[in-house]
Amino acid sequence: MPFRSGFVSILGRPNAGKSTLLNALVGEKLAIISPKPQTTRNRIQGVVHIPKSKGKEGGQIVLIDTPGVHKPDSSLGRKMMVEVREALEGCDLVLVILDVSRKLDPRDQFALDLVKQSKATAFLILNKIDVIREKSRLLPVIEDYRKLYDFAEVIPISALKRKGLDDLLKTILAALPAGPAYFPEDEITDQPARFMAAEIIREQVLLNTSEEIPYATTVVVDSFEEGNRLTRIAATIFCERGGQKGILVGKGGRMLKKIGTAARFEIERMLVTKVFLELYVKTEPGWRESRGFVEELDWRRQLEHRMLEQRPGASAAVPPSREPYRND
Ligand SMILES: Nc1nc2c(ncn2[C@@H]2O[C@H](COP(=O)(O)OP(=O)(O)OP(=O)(O)O)[C@@H](O)[C@H]2O)c(=O)[nH]1
Ligand SMILES: [Mg+2]
Repeated sequence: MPFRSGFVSILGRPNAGKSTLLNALVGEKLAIISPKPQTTRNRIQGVVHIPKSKGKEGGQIVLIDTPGVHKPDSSLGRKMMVEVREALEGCDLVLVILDVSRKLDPRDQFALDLVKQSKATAFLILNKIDVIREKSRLLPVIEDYRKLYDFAEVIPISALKRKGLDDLLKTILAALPAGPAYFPEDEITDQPARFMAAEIIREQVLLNTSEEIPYATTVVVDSFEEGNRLTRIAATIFCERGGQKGILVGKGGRMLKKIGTAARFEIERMLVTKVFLELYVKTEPGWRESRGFVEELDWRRQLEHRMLEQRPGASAAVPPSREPYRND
């Protein structure tokens, strides 16, 4: 079998387990996870390197995790759906991931409509099979879905318990074309550490707060100075109202301290340096409705801005992701 490679988008409703699957397949935490829907807000690329073995050349699977498919009601939601559409553009395969512990409902149709429009080859991934006692209950679900789209494969998995993932990887690789390596072997994502740090802080906000706060907050890293031993990071948590700010700061600053300590610990693990983390909370009323503010949160755009600041007049395009790294 020749070296195979391609781009594989993970698509599904909020909370289906897309990010859990990305992390499990790549073997590193690239995307934050929470029990709350709409955790992921932008597409996240993760590379699975499949080594040569027994006469097979191996390959490279470039996975793209996406925000949960939903009907947007704000600029933020619309931007999330743009991210989903961009992930579907030109990908070789789509994994439509379904939470089997939930019944099919009209909202599932949105994800299927997107696949239909893209006309991509698609696998139906039945996730969370660990919560189903009688596996025969899966059969009617598979029937229902097969009526809605002509899936090339139907694969049951548990992303959380890492069940069925080897089979899944093999089946994905076999469905990809012969192609080049898009990334060097030691690279597993294109996300800058600076953005991942912001996401780790946001994950702590999601895990430690409730009601509207998880949806009304975003995190911006204001400065990121990486040293050999110490990384200095200053970041701002934006929320929409004074009351939310009060909760995020907490009595005597306790909540902010809790979020900061847990986030610092995780960022230290990621960077393998000590981290000095300064956190601020600011209110930005209605930021989710502001197209300009939402656009500025896009790290690809932030990167372009920084490139322009450093080299005014230079072409500021972030390199296209479909450039081969080397040709075999
Ligand atoms: N029991 C069980 N829970 C799972 C499984 N996979 C994911 N989960 C849980 O489902 C919840 C949502 O997981 P995520 O990976 O954040 O889901 P997502 O599809 O990325 O969600 P959004 O980013 O909001 O669209 C988390 O609480 C996960 O721990 C699984 O295989 N079994
Ligand atoms: Mg997610």
